[in-house]
Amino acid sequence: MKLHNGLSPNGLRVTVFLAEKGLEIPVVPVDILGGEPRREPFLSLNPLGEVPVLELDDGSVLTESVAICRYIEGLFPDPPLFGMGAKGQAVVEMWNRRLEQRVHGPLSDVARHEFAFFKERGPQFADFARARRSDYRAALGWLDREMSDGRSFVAGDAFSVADITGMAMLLLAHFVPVVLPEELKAVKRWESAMKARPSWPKLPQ
Ligand SMILES: N[C@@H](CCC(=O)N[C@@H](CS)C(=O)NCC(=O)O)C(=O)O
Repeated sequence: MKLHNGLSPNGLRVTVFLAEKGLEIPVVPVDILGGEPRREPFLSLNPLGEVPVLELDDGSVLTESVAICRYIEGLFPDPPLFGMGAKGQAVVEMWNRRLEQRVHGPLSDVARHEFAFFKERGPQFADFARARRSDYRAALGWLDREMSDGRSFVAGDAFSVADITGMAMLLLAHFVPVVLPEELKAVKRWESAMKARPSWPKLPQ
């Protein structure tokens, strides 16, 4: 199999997932800023025009970062990144969705409605971007209160795909850019720990 990917929040989810599993697979670099995903031949691979795309040996493709991660988890279960047992898996799923929908989602909307890069993706609304900035700040406050119980990772005591979704949010925050407020002690502690992991990508200066 090979991974079509470029440095981006959702691309990072698969890159980090593979690194945390200790796996290396061939990567076909995709020039996102150069618009490569929006034209052929990439569109034939994923008509949505987005990375990451996992191309399997039989020629079929998987898109959607979490679906790709689940496939890798199925093939290489150790270390488990989607939780263990019925409850453990449900807790990781719960936090992964919360991070994706409540924290990453608002910031992603800010980018979609503010970045010139997304103009051709559809109309942009400055008021909506402002509202989503406020949703993002509120979500970070909520996350900080939740994580103030002393846990090391988003879903509890073990690193999981929910932390990886959080890392995608941290990369997006780097691009927007927004800085996580110092007073969010638990979230800041978690941010430092995530950026210290060997799987955190080297970012162009
Ligand atoms: N739901 C998809 C979203 C993928 C996505 O939004 N990819 C972005 C990078 S974060 C992309 O490739 N954008 C290219 C473009 O808009 O031209 C996933 O999780 O895989």
